[in-house]
Amino acid sequence: MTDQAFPVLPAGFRFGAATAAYQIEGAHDEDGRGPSVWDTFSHTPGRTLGGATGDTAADHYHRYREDVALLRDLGVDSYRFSISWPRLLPAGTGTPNPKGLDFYDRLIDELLAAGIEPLVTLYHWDLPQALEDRGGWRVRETAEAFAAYAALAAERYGDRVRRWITLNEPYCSAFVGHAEGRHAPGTREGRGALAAAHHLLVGHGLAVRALRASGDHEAGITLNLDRIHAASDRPEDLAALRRAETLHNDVWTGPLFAGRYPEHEAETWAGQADGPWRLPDDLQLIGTPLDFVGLNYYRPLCVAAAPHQVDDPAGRTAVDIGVAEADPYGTRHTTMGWPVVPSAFTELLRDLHDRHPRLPPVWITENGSAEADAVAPDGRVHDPDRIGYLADHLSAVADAIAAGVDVRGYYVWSLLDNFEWARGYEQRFGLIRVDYDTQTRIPKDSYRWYRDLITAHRARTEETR
Ligand code: IFM
Repeated sequence: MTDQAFPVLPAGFRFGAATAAYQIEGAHDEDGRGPSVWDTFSHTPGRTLGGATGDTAADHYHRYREDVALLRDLGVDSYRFSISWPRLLPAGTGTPNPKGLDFYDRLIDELLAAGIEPLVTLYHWDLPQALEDRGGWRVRETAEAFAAYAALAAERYGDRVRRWITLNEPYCSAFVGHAEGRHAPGTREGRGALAAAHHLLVGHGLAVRALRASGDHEAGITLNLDRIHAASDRPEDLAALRRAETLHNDVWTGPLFAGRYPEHEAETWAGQADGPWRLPDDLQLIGTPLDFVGLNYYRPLCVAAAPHQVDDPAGRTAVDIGVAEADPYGTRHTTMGWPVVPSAFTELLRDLHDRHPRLPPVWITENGSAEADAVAPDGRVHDPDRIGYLADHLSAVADAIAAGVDVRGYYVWSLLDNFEWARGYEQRFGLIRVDYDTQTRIPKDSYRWYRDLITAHRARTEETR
């Protein structure tokens, strides 16, 4: 691919790659790490594809030096990874685990020595099981424990880490975990999921304050907001669109950026969202101004009105909002079954910018595709579909920037093939293939393409890392 074919991003734009602790680290019971909800969930028969667990994953805990060397050769400005809360605090609160603290010291030092900025996510879904046993995100104590954990991490690593993400995709923690039941803790609740959504946001607000109290930190949150289309202009489909936007987007953007709970929550949840878990000062806490917002984007959604699965609102899960998904896009799908629609990425960014005057600068903290990769006879992994996906989505980001959206950087999901949650190890998102039998790493063609894109960007903008 020639330089001309690369998407053109402005000077100062930063490139990175992302991972998450439970998806790559392994070493699930080593050096004092405590169990998380994902250990419990993945070890419960029938919960993950083929019974896959994160016990070993990509063995990053032992191979982090090799992985950082691959990041260095890739030429990224920044690496986004998450800290495992139960590795630092095996019981969620109380006495820290010295060996867990040491691991991230080593990782951060290795990154800095390679000239790579660490971007740390504090919570990428691995809640300490001990906290789940005491009510998990359904109770406010977990939000308070999260803030104490954030303070510990900031105290220990704050001399080397400047930018922090509190939560990754709280939508998944709250609703996929407590309403659909496809993720840990794997329950199908109504009010419990709504309480969890609220306490995640409270935990975020408390953690932002803890980070700021500990030093000159930049704090943000990563959301997987959706660009949602209605299947038709019929009033019932437009009402379904409003409910879906409430569930997927407004639950987060309302309190974070508009100082209010979602406008259409009463019609979405028949009054159940407004529960006793909301305290008078919470909106102010949650709305603490942020330095940036992280956005993860993969595919759009299209919705139509559908009957509720359960008649009684009190008996419904929080995702039973009378909506069915449609797929009118007529495009290629990744192996996740997701339609590839880059223009919806531009739409999402523009819409977010237009709707929220208080929106902080945006970082794309995840974007990428799972493809049917294979090792070719030449020993390489040729993944033109992933290259096409990344090129088109970076162009979509460039279009949004040209339209006035303040997007500062982009992280590919993911650096490595990894544990794709309930979908196990079949879905491969990595720029680098992982052979799970031998833990050999094979950089794919997309790795070389991304490296060349970063080099071309630097040459064009005359920037150095
Ligand atoms: O693997 C996940 C990641 O943990 C969160 N965002 C979406 C990715 C792909 O499903």
